[in-house]
Amino acid sequence: MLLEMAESELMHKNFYTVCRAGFADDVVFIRQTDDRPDIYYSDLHAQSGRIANHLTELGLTKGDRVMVQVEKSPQNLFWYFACLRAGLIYLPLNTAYLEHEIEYFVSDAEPSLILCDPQKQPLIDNFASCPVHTLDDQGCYSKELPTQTDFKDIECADDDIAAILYTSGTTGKPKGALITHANLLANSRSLSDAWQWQKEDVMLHALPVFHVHGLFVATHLPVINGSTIILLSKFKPDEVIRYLPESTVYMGVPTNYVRLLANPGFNQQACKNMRLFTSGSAPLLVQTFDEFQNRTSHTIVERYGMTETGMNTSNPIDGERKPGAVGKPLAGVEVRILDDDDNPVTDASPGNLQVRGKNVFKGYWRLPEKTAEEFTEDGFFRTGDIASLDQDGYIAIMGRDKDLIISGGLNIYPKEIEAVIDKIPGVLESAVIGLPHPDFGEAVTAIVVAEENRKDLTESSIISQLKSQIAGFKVAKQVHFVNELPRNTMGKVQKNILREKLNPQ
Ligand code: MCA
Ligand code: AMP
Repeated sequence: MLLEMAESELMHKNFYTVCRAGFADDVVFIRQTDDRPDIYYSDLHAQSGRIANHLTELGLTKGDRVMVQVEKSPQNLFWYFACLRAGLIYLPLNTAYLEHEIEYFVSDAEPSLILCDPQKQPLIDNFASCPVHTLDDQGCYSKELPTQTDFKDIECADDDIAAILYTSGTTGKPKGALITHANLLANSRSLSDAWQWQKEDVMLHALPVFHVHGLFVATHLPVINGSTIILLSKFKPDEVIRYLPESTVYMGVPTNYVRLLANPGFNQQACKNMRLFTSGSAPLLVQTFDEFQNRTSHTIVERYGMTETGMNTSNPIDGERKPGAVGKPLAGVEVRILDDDDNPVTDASPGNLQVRGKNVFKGYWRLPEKTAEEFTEDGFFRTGDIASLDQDGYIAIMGRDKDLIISGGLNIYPKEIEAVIDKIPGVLESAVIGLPHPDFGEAVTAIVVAEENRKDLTESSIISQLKSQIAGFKVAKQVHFVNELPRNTMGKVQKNILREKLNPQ
């Protein structure tokens, strides 16, 4: 029922306009965690209106990209919704990215405006050909905004692009996933339904807002329902525990739950008003699922998604929430599992997971061939995940058919790290793998072959070189030196052998 509405309701509207119809001005949009005053939905509307007017006055028009790399703040969200209202494409970047990473995104996306933290402006100015404005975490913007709050929202068609989110690629070059207004609407509605969202829900938001999880899932659900968000600037276990009693919903990556469980203050009392805990972005260990249940008497709802697809499956609110499974397809999402010859897998064996639905993105920015490769002829998207289906219709993610490491819910493509290590003088070659890690789930581990007698090349010298060039979360936690890398007859590095050697079971 809701999905049928979604189809007709987006007609000539953008995603924000649809949300606007569902929220009341006098409800708190963001409850701030210090002594700063509450922000109401009327403020969201007025402030995003001022920013949309500003962007339009600067000459930006529908389809232009606004690249945003700022710390999380309410103003950051005003900018996001302003872009949606003005028909501009919002392009958020992880604040951990360093110069060369940002330079790549700027050259690839060709934004018309960049919004960054004041400290990054001189650096970005060096290579950006568009204006670079700043916004600090206190909401202080480098320009004056117009006072005019009224703004006539730009009309959008279903496949107009709302956002570009970069996702890393097996080639080492991140690709921009084109997410449409209709994708946002379909996914928020199906999740809202599946998780039985109530207007009265209070979302405790501790995720970054530059990914699908924090920006779309954890922000859209409250906004489309007109509910309140308690906005934490960062994930800090003590702060989460402090605000849990005032909240009803919490969404996290598994590392968040591991860290909460390590804190003795995380107990039933703290969770007494909670209705829903969800987990995703990386596999939730059964051990964490069980420990959580024992400690809090709550059962985590694990769900599964991707940048390209938004959320695909979820364990149920009513019904069994199975540990180690990501649940059933959400309404409007078709899921199938195929073997390597593209035949349907008819038993519980693992196969290649494909998805189709209004949640699935439009394609990769300026990569029509790559886009075509990732879709089947009948419109299914190849997720690259290996999954199995049990007799009750629950899906479990068993592995990945892509050379990808997920560390603390962040994706890291080994190829990108290997390319940086291979350029270090004295390195002959390298291989990067993920090894189990108690906190991050997987830890980036580098295996390096160095030239003979390069005593200067040590674990710490490699790590410090990496730290100067790439975002901290991608830096290897460990470096091992070997005489040669194991290869198969085709010359391909056998990463499974390296994994077994370094992590014997
Ligand atoms: C930070 N560091 C990390 C990570 N994060 N290392 C490995 N993996 C990480 N994920 C390193 C930093 O470089 C730094 O290293 C040190 O840890 C402390 O940095 P800090 O910023 O203080 O880290 P933190 O606050 O402890 O952050 C850990 C975190 C964070 C809370 C787990 O990474 C996080 O919020 N992750 C969630 C990401 C997320 O939202 N993913 C959703 C993607 P040093 O000390 O050496 O400098 S969307 C998605 O995947 C799909 C669509 C889905 O299904 O949701
Ligand atoms: P991203 O490219 O950052 O959007 O990450 C998407 C990938 O994260 C998926 O393709 C999966 O490999 C992984 N992922 C997301 N949620 C889960 C989950 N609940 N269990 C296992 N893997 C997950």
